Amino acid sequence: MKIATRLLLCLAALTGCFESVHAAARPNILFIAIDDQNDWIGHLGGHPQAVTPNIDALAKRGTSFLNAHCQAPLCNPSRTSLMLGLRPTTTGIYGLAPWFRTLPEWSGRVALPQYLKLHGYKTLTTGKIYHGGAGGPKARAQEFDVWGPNGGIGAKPDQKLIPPTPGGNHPLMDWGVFPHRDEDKGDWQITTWAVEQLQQLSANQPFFLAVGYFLPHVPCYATQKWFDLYPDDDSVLPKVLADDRDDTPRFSWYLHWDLPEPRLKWTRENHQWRNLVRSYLASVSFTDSQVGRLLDTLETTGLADNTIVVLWGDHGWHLGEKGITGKNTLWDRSTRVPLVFAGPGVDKGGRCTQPAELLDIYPTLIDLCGLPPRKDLEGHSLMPQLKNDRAKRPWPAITSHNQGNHGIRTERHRYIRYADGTEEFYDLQRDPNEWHNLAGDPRHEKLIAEHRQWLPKIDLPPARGSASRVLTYDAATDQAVWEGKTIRRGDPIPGL
Ligand SMILES: [Ca+2]
Ligand SMILES: [Ca+2]
Repeated sequence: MKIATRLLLCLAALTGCFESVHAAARPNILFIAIDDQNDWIGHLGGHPQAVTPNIDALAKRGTSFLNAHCQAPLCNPSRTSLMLGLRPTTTGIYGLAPWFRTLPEWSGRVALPQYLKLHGYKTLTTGKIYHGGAGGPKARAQEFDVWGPNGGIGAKPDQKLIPPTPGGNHPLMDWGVFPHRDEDKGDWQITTWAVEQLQQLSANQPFFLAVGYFLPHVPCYATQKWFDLYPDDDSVLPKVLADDRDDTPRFSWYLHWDLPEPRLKWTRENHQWRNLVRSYLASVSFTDSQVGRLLDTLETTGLADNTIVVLWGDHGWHLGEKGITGKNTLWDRSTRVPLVFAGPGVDKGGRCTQPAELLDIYPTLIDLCGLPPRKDLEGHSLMPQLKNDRAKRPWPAITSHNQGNHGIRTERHRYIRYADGTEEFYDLQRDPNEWHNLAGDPRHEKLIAEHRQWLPKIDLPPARGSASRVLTYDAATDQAVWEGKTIRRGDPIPGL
């Protein structure tokens, strides 16, 4: 072997050695996702009765973003955006399909766990982090080193608990008290697996452990003890305004035109509104208890001091507000999510009201772990707010649902623009429920114009292979197409 080659090999070995010394000193990351978790979390105040002592305790020992929003109000596009560090309008991924690796432009994109792995992290996952199977058992090995159980619903009744729901009686549209063991739920099982990993992980290599909870995604089954946390009367119902949709554009309906999620009208007629609300709340509290099992393990294993915890929800959920249940909207109930950071480098007790995006998680973790920054991420590090919760941010939080439909959330206001040019504008300080659309009010013209400037400059049509919850609009013919079916201006709104 030539001397030069030997030297190079020695250098490579040394660099590798330095890298692992560096890596060993880096903080671990516990990454907790909660599916369809809106702002019904104790300290977020989205629902005054929500019981979430564990998430609230995490917020106390870290910094919570009170004005954090998803980039898409749906699983696949929200998670794709967060994990790639790109807006849905940049990838064209708006629907439940495609899996982004099927697109040549993103097949080689270094996602968050891969970037951490490149810098010495062991990456593990369980439950729902990516939507779908991440390309199947063989392909998914490139996303994470270790795959735990998938989780999901777990124990479920033989038959649906509620009457047949409109639009085909979808099996996921179900909820209620169902006697079973908590240990038989998918979310319990993924927690058990994650707890075992935490107990076994070596101190010589930092880890990125991603735990993705399924609940409070429907079907919301829980045992009586979780329901008992909430009164069985109408005090649990969220506030709704009877004619709330009278001042929202017709196009707002196109974003959730025809869905398995029933409208408020159906839940009322079938005496299911209170049952749904209590089932969702019971599921939120159950999931919180599982988060508690993870956080307790961090303490008992001594990992807490060197582990960054980040907890987030992929998007919100309506439970009657604006006449609907479900997601697929650009209002706070569908876009506002919990986002909490705790651990080394994070201020204790921070409460930040500046707008934040799930897109900010990727660059923030890079900052917190001292990794080389990336210039190709569309979010912005939240590091200044993790040090000082009053630090200003110049950017709003932007949510998009299909090409041309965007919500711009600043500290006080929300602006919405739909693909046909119709608009909404709300003053959340005076109108926290977004009941009174001020878009036509000349007194707000200047503010609205300022918000308009933030509409995404890149706004791609749906990517190849897009399906499920995909809406397109042709301005020339004023024609909207929802999941392949044309919507005409005169068509009655389904389910009303
Ligand atoms: Ca979701
Ligand atoms: Ca209204």
